[in-house]
Amino acid sequence: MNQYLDISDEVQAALSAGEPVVALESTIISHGMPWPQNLETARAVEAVIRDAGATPATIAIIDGRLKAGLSPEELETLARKGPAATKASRRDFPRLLAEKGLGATTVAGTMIVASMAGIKIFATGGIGGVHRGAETTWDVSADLVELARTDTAVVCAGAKSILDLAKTLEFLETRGVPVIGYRTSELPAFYTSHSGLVLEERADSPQEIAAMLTAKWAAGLSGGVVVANPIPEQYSLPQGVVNPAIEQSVAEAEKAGIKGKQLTPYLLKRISEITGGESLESNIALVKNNARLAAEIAIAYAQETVEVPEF
Ligand code: PSU
Ligand code: MN
Repeated sequence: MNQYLDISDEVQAALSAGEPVVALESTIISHGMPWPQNLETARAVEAVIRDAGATPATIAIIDGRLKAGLSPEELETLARKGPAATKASRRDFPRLLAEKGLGATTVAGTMIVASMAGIKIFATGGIGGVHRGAETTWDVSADLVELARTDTAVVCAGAKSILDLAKTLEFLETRGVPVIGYRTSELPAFYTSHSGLVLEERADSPQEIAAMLTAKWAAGLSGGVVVANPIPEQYSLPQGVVNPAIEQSVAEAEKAGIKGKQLTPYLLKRISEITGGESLESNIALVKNNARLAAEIAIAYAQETVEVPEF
């Protein structure tokens, strides 16, 4: 096992028994939501996964250790630290490990640790992507590159239209990452189930997705998969509320010269402020919805991988 990796007893027991486990990221806790809703949501999402019959493994870097499964105290520490924790993707790991730092893992960072621990299914809110204006800034999330190389299925509500979603899909296509719409043929755009972008892959049951994951990895086709799960109708926000908030945030970020890893957290915070509590409520609802689906996929995947063929 990796000498920097600590798997919690609960997660290790589930993995050893071949039981379903779902990884959860921690940048959403530190940088994606304000205190105290971040801690409440992190706890609630773990509970959703347990209620569905799987084991949650929240992932972070604590005192330089790669953690798969956090104690309630560790979860609270991270939530209280908020943006004082380092937002951690692949390139941020070396210093955090060497200097025993505190890191909140992004989708990219979480995929790395989940994969080391042998966890294949991961739930979050939204993934990073190709930013608007990437043709001049080259701002492409490390999440997309990690999806191209690391064997983890990420269940999300698509991505926010703070990004250029069409370019994001093109990038994923180029890098061989399947994007599977769950009961939809349209890429969901986080707060709304509509982006106007067509998905070629659609699945209507967790078993169908589990079968594709099993086939992909058993065939030696490395890399991740995006499972795009639309926000439940009753929580989706009208485009008239979300779009102006996004436009305003993007314009403010540009004016303020916000770049690099600060850009996404800045946009998330501004959208939340501009829309008041409304977007936060939707955000929490869609993360729980994704956790439930991820647990169902993990259960189906665990059954796939232990099934002995009958003759
Ligand atoms: N998008 C959201 N909520 C989030 C993030 C993105 O709607 O919390 C976080 C995730 O951790 C994601 C990261 O992996 O931001 C992407 O950051 P960047 O765009 O800098 O790669
Ligand atoms: Mn970026």
